[in-house]
Amino acid sequence: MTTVLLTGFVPFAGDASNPSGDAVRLVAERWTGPEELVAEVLPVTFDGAPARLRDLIAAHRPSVVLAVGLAGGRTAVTPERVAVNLADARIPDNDGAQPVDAPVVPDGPAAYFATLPVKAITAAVDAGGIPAALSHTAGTFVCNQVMYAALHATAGSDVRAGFVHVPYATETAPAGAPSLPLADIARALEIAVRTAVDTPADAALVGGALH
Ligand code: PCA
Repeated sequence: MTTVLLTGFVPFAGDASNPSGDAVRLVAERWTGPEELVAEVLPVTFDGAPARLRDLIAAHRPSVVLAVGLAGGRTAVTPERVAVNLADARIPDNDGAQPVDAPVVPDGPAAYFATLPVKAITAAVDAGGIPAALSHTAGTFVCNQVMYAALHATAGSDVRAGFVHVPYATETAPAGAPSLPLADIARALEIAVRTAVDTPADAALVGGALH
C-alpha cells in the first residue's frame, strides 16, 4: 500500500487562518485513495515543525511527502524547487523564536532540490485551470525549514519529498491580497499528490526564471 504524507500549517503572523492547513484538511476529508493519505497540520515553529515531520515520516513510512504552506502575496500555486540550509526569520515563529543566519541542519549540505516532479506538478495544476508557477525559493522561514528537513530525512532513500506554497484563500484573505478560492487550492493539492504518485521522473518542460 502506497502512503502519502500531506502536511499544512496552523495560522501564524497574527492571521486567523492558514489556507495550507485548511486545504489539507479538505483533501483528507474527500480522499478516496487508492493510496493511503496521512494528513497533518504542523506548528509554525522552527523546532517543532521539522521534529513533527520527521516523526510522521518514521511512523507512517510514506513514499511521497508533500508539505504545504502559505506564501501570502503570491498569486499562484507554487511548487518549490529548492530548500536551503538557512533559517533567517524576518518575524518570530509561533514560539517566539527568531533565528538569524542559523543552519537548519548543522553541517548539512547548502541546499536540496525537491525530489518530487515539480515541473510535471506545475503543468498539471495549470492544466486543471488553477494558476501555477514553479518557484525557486521557499524563503528562509519555517516553510523552508520543513522542506529542508523533509529532504534531509529522506535523502538517499526511495522516498520522494517536496513543498508547495499556496496563496491566501479568497474566503479569509486580508483586504487587497491576491487569493484563490479554498476549493481551488485543495484541488491543486489533489492534483499535486496524484501527479507526484504517478510521475516517477519529472517532465523536461521550460520552467526556469530570468530573475
Ligand atoms: N508559511 C510560512 C510558514 C508557515 C506557512 O504557512 C512560510 O512560508 O515559511
